[in-house]
Amino acid sequence: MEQTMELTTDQFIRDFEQTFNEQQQTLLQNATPTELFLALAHTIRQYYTPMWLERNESLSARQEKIAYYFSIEFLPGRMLETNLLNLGILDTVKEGFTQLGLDFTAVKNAEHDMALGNGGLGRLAAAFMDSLATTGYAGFGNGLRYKYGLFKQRIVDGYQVELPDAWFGSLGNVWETRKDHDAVNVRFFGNVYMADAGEGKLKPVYSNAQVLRAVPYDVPQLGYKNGVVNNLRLWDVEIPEEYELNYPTIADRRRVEDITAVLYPDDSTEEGKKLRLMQEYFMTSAGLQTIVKSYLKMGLPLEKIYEKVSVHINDTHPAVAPAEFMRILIDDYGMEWDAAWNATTKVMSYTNHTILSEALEKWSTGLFSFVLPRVFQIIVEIDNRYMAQMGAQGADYARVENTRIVRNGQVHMAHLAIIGGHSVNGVAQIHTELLKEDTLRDFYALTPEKFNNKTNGIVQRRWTQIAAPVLSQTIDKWIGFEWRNDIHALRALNDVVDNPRAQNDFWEVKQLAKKRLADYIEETTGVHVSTDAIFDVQVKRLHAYKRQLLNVMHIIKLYWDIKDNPEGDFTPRVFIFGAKAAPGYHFAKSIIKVINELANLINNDPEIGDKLKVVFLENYRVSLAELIIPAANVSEQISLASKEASGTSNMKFMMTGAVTMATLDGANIEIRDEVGEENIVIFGMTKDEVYHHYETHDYNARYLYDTDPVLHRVINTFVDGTIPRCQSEGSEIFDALVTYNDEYFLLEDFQSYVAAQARVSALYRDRERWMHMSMMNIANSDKFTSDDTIRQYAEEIWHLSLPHAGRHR
Ligand code: 26Q
Repeated sequence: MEQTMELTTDQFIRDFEQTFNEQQQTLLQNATPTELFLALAHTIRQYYTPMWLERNESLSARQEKIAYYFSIEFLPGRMLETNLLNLGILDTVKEGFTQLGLDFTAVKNAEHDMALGNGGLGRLAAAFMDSLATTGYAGFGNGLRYKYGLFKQRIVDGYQVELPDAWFGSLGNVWETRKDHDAVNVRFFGNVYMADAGEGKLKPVYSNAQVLRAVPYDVPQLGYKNGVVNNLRLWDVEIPEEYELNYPTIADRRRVEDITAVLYPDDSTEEGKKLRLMQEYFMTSAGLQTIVKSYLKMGLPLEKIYEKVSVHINDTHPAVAPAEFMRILIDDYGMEWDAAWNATTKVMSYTNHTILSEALEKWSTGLFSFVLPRVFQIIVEIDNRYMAQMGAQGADYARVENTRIVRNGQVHMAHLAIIGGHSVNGVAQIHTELLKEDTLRDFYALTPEKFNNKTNGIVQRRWTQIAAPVLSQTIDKWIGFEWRNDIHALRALNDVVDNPRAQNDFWEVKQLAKKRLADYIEETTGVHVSTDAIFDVQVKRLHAYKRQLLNVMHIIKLYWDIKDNPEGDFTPRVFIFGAKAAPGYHFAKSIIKVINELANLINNDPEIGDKLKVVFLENYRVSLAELIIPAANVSEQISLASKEASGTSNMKFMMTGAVTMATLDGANIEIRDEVGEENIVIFGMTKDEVYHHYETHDYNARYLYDTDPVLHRVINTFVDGTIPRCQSEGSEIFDALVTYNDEYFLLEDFQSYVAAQARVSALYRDRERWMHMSMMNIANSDKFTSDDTIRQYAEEIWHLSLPHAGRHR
């Protein structure tokens, strides 16, 4: 149901000028973009605040069931345009700015990305917040208000340098509201023993515990043109007044503030690990405590809390939730174990985002019981009862042993999330299948009914209407406006993919986006790139399994092709990279250095000229993705089959008309199913072939290196001095590929990748064929809207009903 704010341009100008004058006390003409941004954001706050209040009143008056999405990461990026778009006033505001003689783009760029996430997992959480509000479901977020988000990346001499990201700086976050009255206490450390509480009950008695105050900051999540405002609650830590004497020095206070200071502090040291566990428990405990409190306000029985509350565990980071929920129900509210367990398992559900077993969190029992002594007792009890119950059911002993929570001195968080909940899902079809047959196979054998798939999605509005406004207008021109409200209407584009005039329009749109990116590249790197070249893009976190190195190897092959035959016929390409490496991930940083030095070599070789350019754009983030993705001709999704759970940038590229160069991994497979085999370029091993190597141990990288002359030359290029200033990085790469037998099978996939890239070049030269492919991608991308993904979560996992969207009377 469409519902937009009624706002004329004149009214907006009056509101904006008034807010500006109250706030800034200067002339509009003298204001900096930041001052204008603040005034604009405050104007918008005034618009949505009544909706926010009404939404909360309506949900509690109707006693609606609410799903709470617990995530240690939320990565919304900038909020200004999304908020304007969703209020239905983006065009009005742009028009108002034009009339005032102000530069809207400069103002929107003054907003700092809200980067409380690393990559896919955090961005997905933010997408789900938007889609929950847009579909109208009551779904609230619960996370941490880090003072420093993901580090800012600078490239110095080709190396990654990390700088702190003080995202809300001294200005504060304009969108948030501190909710002092919802603050709760969270307890860490100390000793706990069970004392007689009468009536045959026990209650825990704590000594020497550290008590901290959790204070929520609420960030509104606006639905698209429906008047709905949901809530993203981010917790900050404070020292409770009654304990202030325990923290006499500034250093004492800093240690407390550390809990919400930074996203994913280094966990390679004991200290770092402890801090991370404290972060996880802090947000989980605070969130669950307030959820129980607000449920009880409705006057309903606590045993039935699952009828009104769902808690979703996004990856293992909040996986302490089932144990903490048990603690609250039993210790704080006196519930019996069985009733509490029944409620807990019905409330909790869990999403897995990786099959890499090293990424499944485990804590040593020593550390865990030291930081969270009472929760540890409860986990041991859950584990014992699980063993007893499975034993009584006659379950296979080895399987039960493999799935228990406390094992070999470690607490397995994924196991707690699965045993303590009713649903486990993967994030793409192939990923869910792999969970069932490999990573979580024993759980699947014991409780198959818990497993389900929810293929990821993206907020199509951000990647089309906001990031690609000209593309959006062109879609309007050819199929009308309906797709803006119902993405499935995009399918009408299928009728014009072979229309020469439409093809021409969409070609021009891409050229404009490429020009916009080319200007940015020239400005930030000094490298001139031609928009006649294929823009070939790989942007994502730097990880060995994502195989940026395979892309690099192909570039080296092209470099030698041109050097060997400078007059040859060559389809020009610009290779664009964006990638942050984890600060402690040495090998990933070496790859960044090599990409930058290879770029220097190629970009400054006159013989290469415009045939080949390589660009590494620093500080890849959501707002930069909005500039890069619409400008791509080719989307590199080349992870080793089985390793990328889903990927989500692949969907964004598809929706804006790039052709995917893909392995059969993650959601690439489902993209192929939507666009058809002939409109995607597939290469490489299948997951079964990969698993065959694992089973037979028959992979021999050195043999491939020795016998394939092209491969030989490409790999030697890392160590023979061709690429200057990266001797040690080059030999690390050589060793990983040859000496240590190439863990991610780059050598085996190299030939088929090179052949696939040659197909891309040929296809691009046939403009009709290329535009058919490109437009088929746009026309068939509707499956990947996160609005539909979230509907599936809401219906199939959380069992939500759809509250009356928008204002109630
Ligand atoms: C774990 C323990 C200790 C420290 C850090 C971590 C950690 C940090 C980040 C574990 C996982 C992550 C992030 C994972 C992630 O982003 N996964 C991606 O999730 C996307 C959304 O489902 C998928 O599309 C991607 O395929 C997947 O890689």
